[in-house]
Amino acid sequence: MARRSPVSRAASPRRSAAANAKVQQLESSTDQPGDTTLTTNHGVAINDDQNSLKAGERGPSLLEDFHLREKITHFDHERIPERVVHARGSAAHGVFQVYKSLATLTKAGFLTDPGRETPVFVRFSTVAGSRGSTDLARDVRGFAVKFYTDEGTFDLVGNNMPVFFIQDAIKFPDLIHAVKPEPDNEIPQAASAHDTFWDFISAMPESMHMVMWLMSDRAIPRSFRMMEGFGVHTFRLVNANGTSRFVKFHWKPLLGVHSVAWDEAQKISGKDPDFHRRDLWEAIEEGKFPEWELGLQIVEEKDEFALGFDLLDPTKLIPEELVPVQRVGKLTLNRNPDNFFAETEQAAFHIGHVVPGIDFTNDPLLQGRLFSYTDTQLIRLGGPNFHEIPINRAIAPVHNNQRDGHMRQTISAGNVSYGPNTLGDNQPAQATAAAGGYVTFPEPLGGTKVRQRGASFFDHYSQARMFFRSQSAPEQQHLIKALRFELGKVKSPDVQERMVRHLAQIDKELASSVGRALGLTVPAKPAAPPNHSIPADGDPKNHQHRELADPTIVSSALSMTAHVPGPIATRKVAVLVADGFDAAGVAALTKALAARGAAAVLVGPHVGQVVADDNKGYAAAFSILTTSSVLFDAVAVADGPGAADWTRDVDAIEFVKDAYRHCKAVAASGEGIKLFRAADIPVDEPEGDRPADAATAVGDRFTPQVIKRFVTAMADHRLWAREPGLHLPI
Ligand code: HDD
Repeated sequence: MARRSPVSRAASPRRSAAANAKVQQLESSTDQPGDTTLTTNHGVAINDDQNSLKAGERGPSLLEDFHLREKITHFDHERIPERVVHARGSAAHGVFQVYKSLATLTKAGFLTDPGRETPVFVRFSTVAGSRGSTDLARDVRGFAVKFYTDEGTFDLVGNNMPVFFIQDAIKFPDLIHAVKPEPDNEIPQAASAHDTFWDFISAMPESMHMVMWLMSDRAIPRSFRMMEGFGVHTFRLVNANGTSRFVKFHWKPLLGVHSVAWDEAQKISGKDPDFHRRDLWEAIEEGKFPEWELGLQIVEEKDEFALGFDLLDPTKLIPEELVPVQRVGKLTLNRNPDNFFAETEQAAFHIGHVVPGIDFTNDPLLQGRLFSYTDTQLIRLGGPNFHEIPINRAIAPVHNNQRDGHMRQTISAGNVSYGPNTLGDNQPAQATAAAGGYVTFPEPLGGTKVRQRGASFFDHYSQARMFFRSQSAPEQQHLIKALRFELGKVKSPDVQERMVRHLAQIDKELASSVGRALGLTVPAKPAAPPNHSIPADGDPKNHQHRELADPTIVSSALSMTAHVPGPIATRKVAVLVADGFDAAGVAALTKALAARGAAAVLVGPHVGQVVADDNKGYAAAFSILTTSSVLFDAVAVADGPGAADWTRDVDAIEFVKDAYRHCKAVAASGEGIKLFRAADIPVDEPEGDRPADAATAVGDRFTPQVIKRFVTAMADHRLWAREPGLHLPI
């Protein structure tokens, strides 16, 4: 049966006219499944699709077979080049609505009319891996939002990290060449743990802040639905009076910001490389629509130089403690694409797609991006008409004198394709500013043509330090371990040493912890590394890096663990059930989870029906062989006579051991506790039968107390405090 998405494609009074228009625009291009006749691409009905046309039953195929030729030719041309970066991604449709008018800040209609629902298409991605790579690579995640507004399309092409590796787009090809698989052997796939990446990074002090983010748990998110998004650059908002203010865009997920453990990420990559893609798809299919709030940090024009760092420098963020994030509207993803290729793969985002009321700044990374995005679509989507592909079509009317080109869809009538013209009444006509014509903010400019950066771009360490020092102790340990892992895979000792020297400028303890794992000592007085961001014959005084921001500042907004407990809605709990399991206990647990929007998923010794102590069969969604605890948020083992068998099953032991090791909430009742003992999970303490830690809930039954303890621990996401003791029994 054909799959139906929970959101109907028929025009709905609950959707805005714009949202209906976008849905219908896509609908009109959709070949819906149903009772249809098989045809060629030219509409000729096909009588036999099983056999090619041959000269005799055992004879050669005939060139005349137009059906065979067309079918194979089309197949041969099905692939297009993957994106040069962000090749692996998945996307969904949704809507955006502003809470109240932001007219004092911007004239953008979708930000001033709280009654307007703006259709959106959002694509999440990894950066370095190719299309078929794993979702759980340690990497930056793309967070690209296409707003189909009534005044034209606005693309906010951001990431899940608020800063970037480089300050100037001229270094982007170098960065990407360094991080992608090495060119001689195409190794490693979707990983930064190799020499060329760290060679480049160690020569680019400006990348240190981003490296802190990349080595933090932010690079291994639990779900796309639990990631923040950032526009990264400083943009401008311009209101109807022409007043401009600086703005940083944020997306704040309503489910909180969460990550997995690195060991877990590596295991997920094997068990389910589509983990994030599947999670997004299933949440939307189940009607658990992911939501984010749009956040704005506004800086008045007069305060451009008041923050202690340069707003045009994309390696800097504005600490939320300095400029709070105002939450101004909500993004909801509510419909999966019908066709991955037609929508997700062909979506063309462009940082240069802005609407009246939103403008650029002179951030040199932003400026270079403005060139790159159309240019890349020309090769990837095959020509200048990619804006006519349904997913890329604006809902605002499009009229201009652009014509022709590969795959042109629009049939432009008439003999006039130029302006000004008199033969066509000078149409299409320019729009006045009052009628919504885009007017660039008249920023005064002046200066000499130079290949240089301002001295205000030469502080490379203070925000890296702020990030590191703002992390909780477990987060710092994860970051240190990530660097030990990545740099431990680097073969060049020179590169490793250069990196340790950089780390020493960020934090001495960080440098010595990483250095120890590499067998390196940290120089007592680390020399300032060369800054290759200035020209070879540049002024040597520019080599001195500058400390502009307050070195003592700590921003709790940068820590993920500072923001728990949070909701457990949409979380998945594996409940291990064997023959004769405690049906009432499992029902109580399931009910408690459901009350908070979380789901219990039965995992049995086999798939299909598992008979409980009430003699009823319950369907196990997975067997212990077809799933793994790394694919769940928490694990519970049910009481019952069959539970004893788990203790002899290495897969079951591994299942709970991993859940414990990854600091998840774990619960067991009655006989199920034996599996914990078999897996060396501490359940007894000297004082009696008090559970070993706050996220281990055990009891004879799934009593309200056991369930409460379990659910409370889930709300903390992970009990990272468990980690220091993990070297003992696990
Ligand atoms: Fe980029 C894709 C985000 C710097 C050139 N970029 C791309 C995507 C995202 C970003 C989310 C995927 C869009 C999608 O889902 O289709 N890129 C960023 C951010 C950056 C950034 C947040 C820094 C703040 N990018 C950047 C620079 C350049 C590019 C400096 C080049 C000068 N980016 C591209 C590209 C891509 C792209 C080559 C590849 C596929 C595409 O554009 O459509 O043009």
